[in-house]
Amino acid sequence: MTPQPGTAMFLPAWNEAGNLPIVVSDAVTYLRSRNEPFVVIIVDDGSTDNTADVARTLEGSYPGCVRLVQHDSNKGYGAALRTGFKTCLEYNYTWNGFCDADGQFNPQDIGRLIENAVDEDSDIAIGYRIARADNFKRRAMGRAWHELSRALLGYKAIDVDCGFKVFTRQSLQYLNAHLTGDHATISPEILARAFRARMKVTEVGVEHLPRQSGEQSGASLNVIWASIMGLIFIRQNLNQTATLERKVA
Ligand SMILES: Nc1nc2c(ncn2[C@@H]2O[C@H](COP(=O)(O)OP(=O)(O)O)[C@@H](O)[C@H]2O)c(=O)[nH]1
Ligand SMILES: [Mg+2]
Repeated sequence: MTPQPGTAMFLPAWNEAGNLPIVVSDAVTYLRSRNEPFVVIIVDDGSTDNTADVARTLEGSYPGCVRLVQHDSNKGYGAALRTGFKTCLEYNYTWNGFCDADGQFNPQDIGRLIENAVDEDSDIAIGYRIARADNFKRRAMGRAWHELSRALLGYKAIDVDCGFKVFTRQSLQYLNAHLTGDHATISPEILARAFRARMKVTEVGVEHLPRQSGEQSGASLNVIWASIMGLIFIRQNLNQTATLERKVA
């Protein structure tokens, strides 16, 4: 079925009660201005603050435009993205994407990602943070993760972890059927699988802002360890798939 013009945009949120109202309002305002159908999906990843209450209030304030989906406990960034992707595919829209719910991005940049993807005839547009507004330690860890994951999975990108990406419906259907990564592993996995499938990926510079509320939690030791093990698993899985494909060919 041909997708209809429109956008499904989701916001992965773990303890983001303080950031959600402005992020959702900015996303709705921008998507309304495109004069096409849209939905903003909040993926509450088992938050322990009042993210769920805030999200329910937002659903009521923007009827038919905002939808809440929830994990009953915290499942991590990778699982939050996978739930978001699945939910986007329930709508039959041309563009599907996500933006972190922590207020570090300007939601209206989704328009620039979409326009660049259209101009370049790309399957995916990914953001890169022009000036990353995080402290030195977080930036250094991010760089190390980027280099390690690039060396192991062999994708090409400026900023693998940028929490702002859009996909055509067809490319998302493929990725949704293949992605398994948890935590931070999901971001390099998206790019590695897209490159293996010969999708065209466009990179677009986006604004990055300091967190105003809540805590940045992407760099805890447990998460780093699980993410590195995840990378190794994905590398093996990609190699096995390639071997099987060679045998079949
Ligand atoms: N760290 C983390 N973020 C999550 C999780 N589930 C969803 N998120 C959301 O993912 C986004 C990125 O998280 P953040 O802590 O700001 O990571 P960072 O900016 O990459 O260090 C935010 O919108 C979080 O609310 C989770 O289990 N852990
Ligand atoms: Mg952040």
